[in-house]
Amino acid sequence: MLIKVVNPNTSPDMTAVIEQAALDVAAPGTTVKAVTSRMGPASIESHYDEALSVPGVLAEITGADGYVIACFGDPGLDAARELADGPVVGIAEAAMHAASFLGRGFTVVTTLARTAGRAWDLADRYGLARQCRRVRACEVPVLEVALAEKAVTEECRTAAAQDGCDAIVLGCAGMADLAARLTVEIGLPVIDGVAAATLQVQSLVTMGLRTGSRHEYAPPPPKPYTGRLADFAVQP
Ligand code: 2AL
Repeated sequence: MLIKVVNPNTSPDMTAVIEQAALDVAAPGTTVKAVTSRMGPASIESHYDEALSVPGVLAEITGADGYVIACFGDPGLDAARELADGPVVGIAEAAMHAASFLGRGFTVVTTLARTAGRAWDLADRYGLARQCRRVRACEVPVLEVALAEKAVTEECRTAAAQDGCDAIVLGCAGMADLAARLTVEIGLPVIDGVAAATLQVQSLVTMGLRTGSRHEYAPPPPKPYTGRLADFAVQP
């Protein structure tokens, strides 16, 4: 099977981290194709960034058996499900669900504090707000996460000491390469959503399952789109 892992920001360096995390868990017989969005923001750390990342994500939802949206805001997830032939899983939803299998409560460790509201919104949407003990921020911008291992480690350590959490969810795809080491060092399961979502998509495809498209996730109705978004019009 082919799983396409879409980095919704335009940073190829972050795509390399994402690709490795997906490859590390893919089964023999699964091909991972990690792609960098071809339009939109360099990093996603505001509602504005997130809204404008969605066309770039949707442009990549083609040509695979299943898809991972590898940004912790799960941008464009519902729309991608309307378009895709195979299952689509976001890294926040996969990581939060994985955390719910591993304990009663989890803390999310994110980048900037301004992204915490989105993490709470998603925990609520996925029915996991009761399990979300806290959303903590390292106050590291997304594109500096690769250089901020110490700050992320410290925030995870504080979460384990103070939040009464059983697991920690990493709140940025750029933190994917830290999960295994932090799990050992902190002594709690530390979950990377890229690995969790890749495995979830692999499971769904293996089970022969795809998004139910009879109702809300039916293909979007054809209509003209105007201006710079004209190319996004769904053809009849
Ligand atoms: C993210 C992420 O995963 N990718 C990105 O550009 N921003 N998440 C975040 N909390 O800032």
